[in-house]
Amino acid sequence: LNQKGFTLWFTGLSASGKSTLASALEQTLLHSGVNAYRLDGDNIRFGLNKNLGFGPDDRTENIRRISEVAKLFADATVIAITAFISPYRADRDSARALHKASNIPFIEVYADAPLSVVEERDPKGLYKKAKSGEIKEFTGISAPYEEPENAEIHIKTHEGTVEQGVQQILDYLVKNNYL
Ligand code: GGZ
Repeated sequence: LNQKGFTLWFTGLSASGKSTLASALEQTLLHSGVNAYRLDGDNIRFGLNKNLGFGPDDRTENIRRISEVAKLFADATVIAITAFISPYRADRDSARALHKASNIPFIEVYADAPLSVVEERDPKGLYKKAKSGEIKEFTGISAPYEEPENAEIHIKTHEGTVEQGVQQILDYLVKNNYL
C-alpha cells in the first residue's frame, strides 16, 4: 500500500455545489485507481447521525462525528471526501485540529456561490420554505454560515463548470504532492 490518506473537507451553503463536486471528484479518483470514499447527508445524516437535527449544538456534534469518521478513513489510506455545510468556523477548525493531532492532512474546499445564486437554484425548494418560515434555522436565511478565511481550495462554483472545479482540486492535489 503506497496510497497516503487525507481528508478533503467541503464546506458551503445548501445548493452551493458541494455534493456535485464531491461526487464528480470521487468518480474521477476511483476511475484512476485511487481509493476515495465520500461522506454526505445520505450516508451519515440517515445513519450514524440520524438522532441529530439542525440546531447549533446538533450541527457541531454532526461535524464532530463526521470529522472522526473521515480521520479513520484517511488513516486507513483512503481519501475521505466530506460534503456537509459545516457552517461554523470553530467546528471546521476542530476537525482540522483533530486531523493534525494524528498527522493526517486536512484540505478545506470552499464551494462558494452567492446566496442570490443558491436561492435562485433552490433545487429542493428549501430556501423558499425557509423564507416562509416553514423550515426554521435554515443556513443562509435564518442560521449563520461563517465563510472560510483560509480554505486551501476556493471554488467559485457559479463561475465555472463541474469539470473545471474538479480540475482545480486535482491541480492543487498534484501540485502539493498529495497525488
Ligand atoms: C440547512 C438543512 C436544514 C437547515 C434540512 N439548514 O440541500 P440539502 O438539504 O440536500 O443539504 C442540506 C442538508 C444540510 O445538512 P448538513 O449535515 O450538511 O448540515 S450541517 O453541516 O450544518 O450540519 C439541506 C438539509 O440538510 N437541511 N434542514 N435547517 N440545511
